[in-house]
Amino acid sequence: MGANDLTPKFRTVQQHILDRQRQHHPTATGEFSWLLSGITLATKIIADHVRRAGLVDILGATGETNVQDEEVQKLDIIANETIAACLGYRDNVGIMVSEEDDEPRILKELDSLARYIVLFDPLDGSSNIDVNVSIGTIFSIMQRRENVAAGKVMDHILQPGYKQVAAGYVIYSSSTVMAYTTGEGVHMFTLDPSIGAFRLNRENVRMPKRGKTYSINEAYRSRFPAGVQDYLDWVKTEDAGGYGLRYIGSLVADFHRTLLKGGVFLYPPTNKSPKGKLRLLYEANPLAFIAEQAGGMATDGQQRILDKAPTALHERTPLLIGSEEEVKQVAEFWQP
Ligand code: AHM
Ligand code: MG
Repeated sequence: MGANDLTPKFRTVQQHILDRQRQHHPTATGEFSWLLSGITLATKIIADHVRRAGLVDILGATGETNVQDEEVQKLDIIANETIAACLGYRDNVGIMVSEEDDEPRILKELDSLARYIVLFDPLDGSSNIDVNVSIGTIFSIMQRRENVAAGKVMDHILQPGYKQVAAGYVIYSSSTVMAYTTGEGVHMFTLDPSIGAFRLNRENVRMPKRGKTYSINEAYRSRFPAGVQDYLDWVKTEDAGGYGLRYIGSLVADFHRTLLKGGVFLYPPTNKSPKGKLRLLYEANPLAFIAEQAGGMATDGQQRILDKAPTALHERTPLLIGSEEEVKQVAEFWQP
């Protein structure tokens, strides 16, 4: 057996990001990989908390509600503050936006080196925490705009999703998996707990063009637009060819399955919530970026998600995301 056979053959997420930068952006300074390492560090810490949640007193609600009027879980706060702390040390992060914070956190407004804005849902699907169901972290990275007057923070933040420079998610499940894109495909890593590093397991992930799964909270059926109800009737017929329904209620987990196996996920508007439930900036945008980079599609039923011009920090959007053919199929039923 030669030395070559004994050399460990794996790539960590940091190595992967640096390799890709060398290939595609040879003049890059490495500051972007430094930023992403802040996110991976935070998610490793969150994964550890999630795994031990039942052993220490961090399950359950804090008794407070957030800006979206949702019950805040203790782990929501831990995840939020962990990401804030890990990114706070990165000189190039100027602004942070979180689902859990009413307002953006301005870290270094006047420092021109701090050109990145990180937007995140620290713990998506947090109503599933107490029952040991998969949850996740979603993040989106933008750059500050040029020529914006001092103090106009929202002008930097409210940019359409196609301006994202990177996006990703981490799912805390039977294993902890991270997927990210910088616009050059989607790459997936599994956290190896024995060495505390995310190791590459799939490069250039492609979403199947079709799938046999639809994913929606069908309990709200009577509140959905008529076209969505028509789709829900059709999808159960013999003509449709045998779809199955899967709905975990954690967007990250429902999306992760859709990315790997194909299918479609829908969170349509309802007559009570005309913009649906999911948030544009840190839920729909990053997952839409990943879906498109993997060959899938994401719309709000009418418009491409990545083209939507946001007008508010915690803006909601309907979401139709998944395999190209499946999204088009739903869209045929769901006409404006
Ligand atoms: P959260 O970010 O507060 O956890 O809420 C978003 C979650 C998504 O993960 C999931 O797709 C959706 O809410 C489920 O909502 P519903 O219970 O209405 O089906
Ligand atoms: Mg969420």
